[in-house]
Amino acid sequence: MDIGVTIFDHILSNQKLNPGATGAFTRLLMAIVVAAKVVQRDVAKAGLVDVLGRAGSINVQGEEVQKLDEIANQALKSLLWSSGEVCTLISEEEADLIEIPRQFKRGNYLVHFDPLDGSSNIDANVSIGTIFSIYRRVTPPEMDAGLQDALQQGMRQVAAGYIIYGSSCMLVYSTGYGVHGFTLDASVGEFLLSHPSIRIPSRGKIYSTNESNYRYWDEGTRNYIDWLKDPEAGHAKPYTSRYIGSLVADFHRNLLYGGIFLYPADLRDPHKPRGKLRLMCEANPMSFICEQAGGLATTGSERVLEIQPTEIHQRVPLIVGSCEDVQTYQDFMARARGRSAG
Ligand code: AHM
Ligand code: MG
Repeated sequence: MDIGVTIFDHILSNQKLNPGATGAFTRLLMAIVVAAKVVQRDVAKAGLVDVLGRAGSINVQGEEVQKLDEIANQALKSLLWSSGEVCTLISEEEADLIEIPRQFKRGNYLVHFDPLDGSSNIDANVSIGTIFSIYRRVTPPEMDAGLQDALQQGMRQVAAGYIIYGSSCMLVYSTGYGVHGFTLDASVGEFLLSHPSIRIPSRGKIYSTNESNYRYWDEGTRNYIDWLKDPEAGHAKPYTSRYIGSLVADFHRNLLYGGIFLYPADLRDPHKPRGKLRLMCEANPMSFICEQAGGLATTGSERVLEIQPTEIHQRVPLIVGSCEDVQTYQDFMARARGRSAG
């Protein structure tokens, strides 16, 4: 029986493209693949056992209930530690850099991750995801890894990807040689290559944003959204609005169908004047994948992958998607800047 290309075969064949490869990076990616299967198992049975709901509550056995995002965080940490290939980890769930316990070997990579993005949607059975972003350490191996390693520009990512727990479970990743998607075949317990060399259409018909924030956006963004909806604007076809409120699911749909996702700066909330999404574990990996698929990602004024990070949980505006759609958005932003300067 031919089951197709497994993710392990695919990662291994990528490794062969690099003559100096030691297998370390392959071990690291495979740890993420196993974590994805563990989280998928727990997400799939969430309605059957007490993993839904708030951490801190007590289940019928008198044990403390862990939230699914805590379970996902723990699964990623343990499997990445066990790989022996990481020098530190940075999770959206934890305030500081995560040290590697003494019993594990340290490696040359570090991983930023959002263990369960969109977790506010869990109780309603809406698609959620895990996002990861991998860098090579820049400090010498004999030192403890620190902020210098963690705060690298997105263009220095050696790989990025996400897992979507949806109607099927998919893993999409890029190591800088295109974007490839794998679907979990539960009957054999393997991720199989289902979407080789994904290219995002150069222009889409979908825009995805939380439009309830409209009045708090800058002028350029408001004008752009008005233009998308204007039947007189001369679009080949009118744009349609699709917003799940789960970045992985919104991004994945737009990656396959074409379109633009926007989470611009929100000028209302002093806690998120730079947008809501996190640069290191959300904006950078999605921007890397989108660019690898032929799309673009901007904050409105700069390329996301060129931002020099200053904090591990820094937030940025994120506008990402089809190349021509993002270019049109940038034109609106430039015109608005020109008006306010002139
Ligand atoms: P989370 O990391 O706390 O789950 O928040 C991130 C999520 C993204 O998945 C999604 O794009 C965004 O928040 C939705 O925000 P909003 O509810 O403001 O539209
Ligand atoms: Mg998140």
